[in-house]
Amino acid sequence: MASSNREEISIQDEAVDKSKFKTCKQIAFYRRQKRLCPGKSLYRALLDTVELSNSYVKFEIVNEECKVTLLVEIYEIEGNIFRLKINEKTPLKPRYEVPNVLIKEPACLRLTVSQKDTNKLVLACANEEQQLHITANPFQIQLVSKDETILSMNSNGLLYFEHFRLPPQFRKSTLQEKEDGSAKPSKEDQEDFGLWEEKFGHFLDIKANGPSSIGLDFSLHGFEHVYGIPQHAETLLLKNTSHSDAYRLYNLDVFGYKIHSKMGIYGSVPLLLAHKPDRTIGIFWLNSSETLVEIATKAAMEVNALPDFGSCMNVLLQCLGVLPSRAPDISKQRVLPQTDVRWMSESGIIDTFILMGPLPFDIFKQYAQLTGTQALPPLFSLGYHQCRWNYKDEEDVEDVDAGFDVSDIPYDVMWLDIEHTDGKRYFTWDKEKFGNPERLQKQILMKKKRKLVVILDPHIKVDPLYTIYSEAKEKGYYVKDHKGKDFEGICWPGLSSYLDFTNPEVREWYADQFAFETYKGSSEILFAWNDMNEPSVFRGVELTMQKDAVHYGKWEHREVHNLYGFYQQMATAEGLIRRSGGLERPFVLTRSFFAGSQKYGAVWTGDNRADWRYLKISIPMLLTISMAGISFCGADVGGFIGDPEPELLVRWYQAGALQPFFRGHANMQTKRREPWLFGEENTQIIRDAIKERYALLPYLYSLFYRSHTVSEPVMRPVWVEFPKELETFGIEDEYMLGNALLVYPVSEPKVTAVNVFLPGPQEIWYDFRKFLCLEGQGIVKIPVTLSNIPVMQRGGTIIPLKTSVGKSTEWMVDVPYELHIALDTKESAAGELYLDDGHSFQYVREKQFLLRKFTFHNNVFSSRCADENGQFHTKCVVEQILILGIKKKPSSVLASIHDGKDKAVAFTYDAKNSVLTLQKISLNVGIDWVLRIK
Ligand code: NBV
Repeated sequence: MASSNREEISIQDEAVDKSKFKTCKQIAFYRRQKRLCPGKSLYRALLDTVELSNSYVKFEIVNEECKVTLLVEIYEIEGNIFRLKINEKTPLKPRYEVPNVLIKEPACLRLTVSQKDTNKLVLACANEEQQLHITANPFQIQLVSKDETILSMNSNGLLYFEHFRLPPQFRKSTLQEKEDGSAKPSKEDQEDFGLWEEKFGHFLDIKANGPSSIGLDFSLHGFEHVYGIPQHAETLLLKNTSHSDAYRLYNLDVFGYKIHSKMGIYGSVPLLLAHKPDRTIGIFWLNSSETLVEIATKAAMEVNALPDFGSCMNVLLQCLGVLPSRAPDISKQRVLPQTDVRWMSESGIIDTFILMGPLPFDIFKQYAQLTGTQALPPLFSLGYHQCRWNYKDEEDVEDVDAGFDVSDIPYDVMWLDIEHTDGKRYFTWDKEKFGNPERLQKQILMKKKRKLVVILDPHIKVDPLYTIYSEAKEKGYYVKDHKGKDFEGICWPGLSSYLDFTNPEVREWYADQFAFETYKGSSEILFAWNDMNEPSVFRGVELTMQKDAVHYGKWEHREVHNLYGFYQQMATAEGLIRRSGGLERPFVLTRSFFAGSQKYGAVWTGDNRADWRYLKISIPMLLTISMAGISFCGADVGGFIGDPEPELLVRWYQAGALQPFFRGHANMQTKRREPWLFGEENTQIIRDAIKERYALLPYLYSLFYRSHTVSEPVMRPVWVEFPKELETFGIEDEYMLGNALLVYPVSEPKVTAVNVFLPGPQEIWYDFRKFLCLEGQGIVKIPVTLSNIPVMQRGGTIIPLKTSVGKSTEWMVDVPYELHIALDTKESAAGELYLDDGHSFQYVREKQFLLRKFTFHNNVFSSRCADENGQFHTKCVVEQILILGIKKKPSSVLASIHDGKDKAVAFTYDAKNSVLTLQKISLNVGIDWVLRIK
């Protein structure tokens, strides 16, 4: 059944020939929308149609040229969010509205009219500081907070809405008719602007609904720093696109994607953040069709103010001698910065949410309130993952697994790529190479308390003898082509059909395929990896599915394109939960993603290269994904394509070890690169990096709990922690892991020192490993060797760690804790620890968890319960505590447990570095106790 070698090789060659992706100018709806120039909007609001209810304000707007009427709905949502929806008043048929991304119908507040005349409507918000100003002609909306206009919509007049229309053959006169809201197209326009058909190379997209694109502009007043809209291999700060392509949100399989490019790659989250020292705001554009975002930032300026009438009079009166002579009052005026953002989507409706912050963490909360928080990962998935395309056979896997033990390197998960299957038929095993998967899982990995992840792509080999294929075929579960036949495209297995994951019934069926009795050879330690789910189609347009393919509900692929991977991951996660009877947390890695994917698992940055530039760009890429709600993200350690030089590999391990998802991976043609293959010195450094991550897992797991419960990104840009410090706004070569650790990944060869920016005049920073207090702040030169990368602990924080490291996370359950307390200028610190069984849903169902709060203040350390709802039995103790920045050697340290007697604690004091080490404490981590330092 396995496909011949020749066939496989030619398919691989096709996969890497990815030269043909569109530039903006090759996108018809972009060309159409670009005919509309900034200026007076074509739309006028009909304020006599205003309708107010408990939850919304509705009114009509009309396009003055084509007389089409649109319906505007405005909502104020609890938690400082506004929603604006614009749709046709009477569309020929319903337009696509993105389902399944919002976790619930948002709770709305009542807006009231506070002023109304013929041209203006002012709405008072529940949040009394805020108002919505709606101007009728030209139509625009301004969001005003305390008399300051924060954001305006359609102030550049770029609201664009192509209404559904009858195809040309059903209309009397096509040429005279206005084809969209902006201009009268000529005959040439019709051909050039791809209204009913669009060509790209030899591909023809037939548009059953004709043109249906939408767009809107936003002006962000006072903002010049904007972030977000992943995924692009670009800088953290979004760039001005006035002289380049727009940022494209269109999920595509781009092997070895170009750096500093705005082209769309595997995933899309249409969330943009804008920040200034006193406010952060967000725009969430809920649309899953191809989307383009233009950014135009005007920096703050000082300009000569023209003298006003009063000053002119003064000058005149001085000349006439009436007033004493003084220099004319021509003062400097500060023009506020502004960023204009223009969103354009190929279809659907305008459905946009304005997140009003005002703090960066408020934005994360507001966005999570809409789309959900990060799923709490099973603890093992925060360990190190070992992947390669491909581990050849079971023996190879066994050898690699043993290699970790021999080399004394912890790891949790072995990964199997597409070659483990029988001819790329997912849910099967290659009989020769992986003939005994049960043994591999039960006798080898399970015994070592490790897991297995296997790949499951969304394409299904056309093969009537393959049960998955034939069952899905019979049930009609594949995406259809525009003629109504099952869509067929080429991918790894050869001719393939694509499961229509947008259909809830298909998702149910797919989830059932993970049942142990159905998925032969699988066990409870097997987890999942969804690849190629943009979806990737080798001979398809831009290597993906044609937009005129048809999905469940007769929706065209163009409407749902960016959601396809989201739905596959959703169904896969459901399958893993279901097979455990609803008890166990799933782990699913996906390449393609959309807003809300955080609810289903992890993402990675796809096919990067073993090149220093890709290590460097991975930082802003991961920070951007993290800010868009997806905390569980990582990049292939080592770089997927090509062979990393040992120094690059070492540096990548050091960076990856301090990022949320940590997996080494390599392309098929690369040399083997397991961590012990580069000489003892490099092995030792990689071992240290991985072990340090394992020691830090209590901190990391606690951060994930915060991400899961209060939506804080695990990895975050420095500015998010220091929102008032202008110097931090553009930092992308260092980042914060939680609120306590500042990490500087070295991403250049042969570096002996790096310039680290240490924020905050009020902050103290400590070397995380040497415990030294670092002198100075702002840019500080820090010497580096190959042995590690700079990591600093922020004064005022407490980090929980494990005192020793085992073969995998499960070997470390009972290992004692150690706390690193770094004191701030007030000699205080605080931190927390989250603990549960690490794998089940008992933490939520039965409240089996511990959330501990640690504080240090006035020389008293206390460990208290931070959530009385949780209970969890643990044998674990806190064994050791390090207090950094303590000025004086204590005379004694006493521990007291609630209701117990005081007990003296042994300690040592390093006067040179002001470090106090408390030893052999042995107090249970789950109970309350205090330590007094005298
Ligand atoms: O399944 C093979 C690879 C996989 O290893 C990689 O991580 C994915 O990003 N996959 C892409 C398909 C082939 C890429 C050339």
